[in-house]
Amino acid sequence: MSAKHHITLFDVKCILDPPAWSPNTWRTRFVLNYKRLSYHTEWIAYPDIGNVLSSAGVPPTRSTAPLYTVPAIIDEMAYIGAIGMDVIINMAFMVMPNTVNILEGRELEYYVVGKKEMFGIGVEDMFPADKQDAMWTNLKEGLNRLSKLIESVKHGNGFLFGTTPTYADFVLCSQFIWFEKAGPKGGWEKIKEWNNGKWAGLYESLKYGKSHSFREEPMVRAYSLQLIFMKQQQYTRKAEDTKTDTSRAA
Ligand SMILES: N[C@@H](CCC(=O)N[C@@H](CS)C(=O)NCC(=O)O)C(=O)O
Repeated sequence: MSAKHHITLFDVKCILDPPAWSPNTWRTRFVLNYKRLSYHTEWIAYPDIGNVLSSAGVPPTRSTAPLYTVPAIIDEMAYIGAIGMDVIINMAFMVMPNTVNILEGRELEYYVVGKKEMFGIGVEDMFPADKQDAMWTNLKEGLNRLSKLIESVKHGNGFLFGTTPTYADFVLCSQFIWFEKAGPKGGWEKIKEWNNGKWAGLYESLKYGKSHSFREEPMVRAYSLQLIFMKQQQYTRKAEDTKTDTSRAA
């Protein structure tokens, strides 16, 4: 099982092989190809366009029948933006003060000094006793929002936005592993109970699922936290611009 591409292009199928024939959809395909964006095409039978698009959370383009038309695209990056805003930001200052427990010597010193330089606040002040309840509440509310977003997209059992894992699943699960390994003691145990075990389910699916993607070795690709925050802001701005997690062309 491989992760889906970041962008899904919805197109209408026919009996040709390959089936791409619609001029409306070709415009979008040309743009995706020209920009060398990674996408996969979901082929829809003509009579099913409305059902498939509305189930996927795509808004209608017309006010009279047919309400839903292709092309439509879903950009997974909008989901990653939501994970950034609802989860990563809320977790960061809860995890960093505890990360000092898994570092020692010059690594610890480097980490503490580096974080102070990066965020302008010492790790010891990031998760103060008098703010901990509020910070837990923020995280819980963020995960509630993410849960609602996930539920708003109709999909089969398994992963966040589909029956196969996407990059968004890997991003979110990575945050949970971070919280479990480096975050407040017992913190992941708390999250596992929230939202009817949804997050625990995702973690287990990636750990034991057919994707075999959960291994203890560090990922080859590493982002600095700063880069993550910059990306978050970028995606949030993008999400705010579109005001929706779906967008369309034509
Ligand atoms: N993108 C234009 C039109 C696109 C369009 O007409 N697409 C056709 C396929 S080529 C379609 O989806 N038709 C749906 C239907 O007839 O049920 C719009 O949304 O107004």
